[in-house]
Amino acid sequence: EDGEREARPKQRLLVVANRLPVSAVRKGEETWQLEVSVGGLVSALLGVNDFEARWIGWAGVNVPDEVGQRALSRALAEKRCIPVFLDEEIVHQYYNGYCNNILWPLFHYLGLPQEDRLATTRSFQSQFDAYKKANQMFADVVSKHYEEGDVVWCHDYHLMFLPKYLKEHSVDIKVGWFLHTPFPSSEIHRTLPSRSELLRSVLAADLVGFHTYDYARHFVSACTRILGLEGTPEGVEDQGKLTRVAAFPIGIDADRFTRALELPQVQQHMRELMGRFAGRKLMLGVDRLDMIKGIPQKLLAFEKFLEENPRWHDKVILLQIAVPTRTDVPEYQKLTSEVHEIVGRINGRFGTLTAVPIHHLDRSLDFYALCALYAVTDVALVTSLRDGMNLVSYEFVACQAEKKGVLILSEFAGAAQSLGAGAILVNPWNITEVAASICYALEMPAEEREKRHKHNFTHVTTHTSQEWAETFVSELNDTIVEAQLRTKQ
Ligand code: ADQ
Repeated sequence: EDGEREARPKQRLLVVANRLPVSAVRKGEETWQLEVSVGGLVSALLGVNDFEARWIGWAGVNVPDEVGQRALSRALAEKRCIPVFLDEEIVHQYYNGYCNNILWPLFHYLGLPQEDRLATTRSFQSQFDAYKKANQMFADVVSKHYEEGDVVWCHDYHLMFLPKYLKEHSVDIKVGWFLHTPFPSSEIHRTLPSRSELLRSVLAADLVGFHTYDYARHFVSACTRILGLEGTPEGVEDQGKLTRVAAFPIGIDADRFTRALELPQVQQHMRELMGRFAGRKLMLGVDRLDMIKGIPQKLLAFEKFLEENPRWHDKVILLQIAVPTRTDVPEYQKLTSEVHEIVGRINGRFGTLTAVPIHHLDRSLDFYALCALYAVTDVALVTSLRDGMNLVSYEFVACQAEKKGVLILSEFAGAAQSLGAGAILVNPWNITEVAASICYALEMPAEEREKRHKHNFTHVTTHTSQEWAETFVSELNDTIVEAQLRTKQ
């Protein structure tokens, strides 16, 4: 039977996301240098053996000439990647505009942009048009490469029109859509001028997935309240057509982290870090510098903790690694200055001649450095104001088999649903509560730490990214079988 299984060609999975997991740098008219970035999605699908994955997305560069486009397509083909070419104007209006200035803040409960924000990025309508146009361009590329029997897995808020456009191309295309951010309460979603069109386009998919049950429920409520459709335990029904809606909590490739900790270079790095922070407890924050991550709130809570606990002065250090993103957006520039100002103030207040309480780095770390840091940390501090899941909390837990450190986790991160029993859950807006939790975490008895860690470690190592991808795709395949049975009846 095994032999038969080997002989059968694997099902092709077309993974469509705004960005390809590759960055491309042009080195000559026809030469491209490619670097694969192993994000969550890539590692999830690396471990999946049942399908043969192809990637479709934007390579992150503007390539106006056909010679360059052809050369890039050839180079990407070797990495099983297929590019969608977007010009600068589209990127500005679709990606910076509608995706990052409208959908991202709205889905994280930060509301719609105010007038002056809109004025700087043209009108809402033209951004929405560009969004649809970009989605159509993705759909064209997918349709061109689609073969019968393939399944198409669309990712995230950038591509909410893709299911609709793909089904318009052919109703037989099997389409799943997964959202990596929260889906907000229907009362938030209904403020969006294009609320109905977006919902209807997503509903064209066969399977719609979210990180948590709550997000799935919000989505179904939006469909019932805004579109007047019927919600069922399986999903949303519209004139006899069922769109299955369910929760598929993402995970990480935990083995990749535990294996890295065995490497000599990582162990060396850990020794260096332990030497540098000897005699002090180490607290860690690792975030993209984004308003949703609650970095200012985290710093203010740490300041309050220092204020209230002089015995901890000089005995604890907060290392905050914040990788800059979307640096051309004014809000993000403002956030950077705000964070720098708070760090400066706290270090001025509580620093000594030999040390400062906060080390803040505006940069990303490579994978091995990050693993070493996770492993030597005593307390990780994740204070997102909203976060679809938050993988940093998972990565920290995966690296803590030895140390059994404490995770302080925002109740507004999807991860609170899965790691809640092991972490100390906090409301990041409540600075007093977070400050008290820092103290509690630093002073927690070993026995309690071990118990909490065990719970989280078991979760992180069993609910992996591979399992997540396999579950989603197999459920998508099942959805299709069910639909076929229903039409035959
Ligand atoms: P993100 O908002 O990017 O993802 P997160 O889930 O924490 O948030 O993933 C960030 C990734 O980037 C992690 O793998 C982390 O290691 C890495 N990273 C962050 N800062 C870094 C730094 N300074 N240096 C190096 N690496 C860094 C979105 C949603 C999340 C959801 C994921 C996956 O916003 O809620 O969990 O997608 O669905």
